[in-house]
Amino acid sequence: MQIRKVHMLLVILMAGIIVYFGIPHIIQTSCQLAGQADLDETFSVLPRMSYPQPFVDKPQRTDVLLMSPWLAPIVWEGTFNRDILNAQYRQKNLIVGVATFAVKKYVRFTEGFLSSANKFFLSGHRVNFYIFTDHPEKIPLMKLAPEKRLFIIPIQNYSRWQDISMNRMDIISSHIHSHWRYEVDYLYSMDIDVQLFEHIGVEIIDTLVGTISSWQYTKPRENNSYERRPESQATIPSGEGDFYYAASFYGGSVSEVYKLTTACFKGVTEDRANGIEAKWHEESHLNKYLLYHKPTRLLSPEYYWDEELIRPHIVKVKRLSSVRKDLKEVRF
Ligand code: UD2
Repeated sequence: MQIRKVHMLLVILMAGIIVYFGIPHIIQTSCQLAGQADLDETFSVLPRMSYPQPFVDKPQRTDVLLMSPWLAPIVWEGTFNRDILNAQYRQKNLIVGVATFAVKKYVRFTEGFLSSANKFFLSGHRVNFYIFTDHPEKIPLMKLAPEKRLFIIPIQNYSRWQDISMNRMDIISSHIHSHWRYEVDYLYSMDIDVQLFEHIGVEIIDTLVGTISSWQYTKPRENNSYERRPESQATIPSGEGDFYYAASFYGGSVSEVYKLTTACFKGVTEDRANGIEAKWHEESHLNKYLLYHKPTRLLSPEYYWDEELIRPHIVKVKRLSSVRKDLKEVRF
């Protein structure tokens, strides 16, 4: 009788252990398998495998510093975060347009720009490059990645380099109205005299995106090169200003870039009518616009580094940087 009681107790104890540890494990495993099967099924109907995988050429530094003036600084860390962003972005099947200008002698920068952007700009994602030029015959015919396309658009030139630079706002605004609103989802404007050295990925995709100038990211706002003359439409009153933004790289959704370029060119036109030209041309108007229409994403000077500058320790990577040029030679 005593032995039977002990046996019963042992059996109850064993049953308890099995119920406590075993069943949840069995349930969890079967749930995981079911979930995996669902995922496999979902992915099998997506054209996922037809895209080249980005970032395959070498391991990349994975933390990208994106500063937001309106929130705390954001640091994206780890490949997992990047992989999620890439996968989610790819599923939307979006097209990004890049507008750049190669007018007069600046056509010489096209090859370096295109070959490096083909490799490093939104690698593995759909990008249309649009090059506006007065020398279509001089644009090198290059083999691009299958998801990248090149459009060469003839334009007239202007005798003053300042007018070439400023009229970009008008040309971009007009082209959004006539073409890009039907062709692309996001649009970025880039100088042509730049090269990319590291990947620029989907972290730049947002509604309104500005890049902090590598010349002026440490200066107090009073020392930034804003247009201060009240006669100019680009004027920023003393005591105001967030950052100094580079006109070499900005962008966002097509509708936001349309608003930006239209407003900036309106400012340029009014200045012309009043016989004044803003200190840094359309860059001054861009700075005025972004002061009153805050960017939703802010790129650090990694995204436009000026080669004339010595790179300090805190700027660990130059993703995109200017090509050294003899201004007197290329502009005149
Ligand atoms: C700054 C800005 C630039 C523009 C300019 C206006 C940065 C890093 N760059 O650069 O975006 O606002 O100031 O003063 O903030 N271009 C031609 N042919 C020409 C001249 C210009 O195609 O003869 C185009 C070309 O795409 C070039 C761009 O205009 O990249 C800007 O000209 P820039 O690079 O000479 O201007 P820069 O270096 O003074």
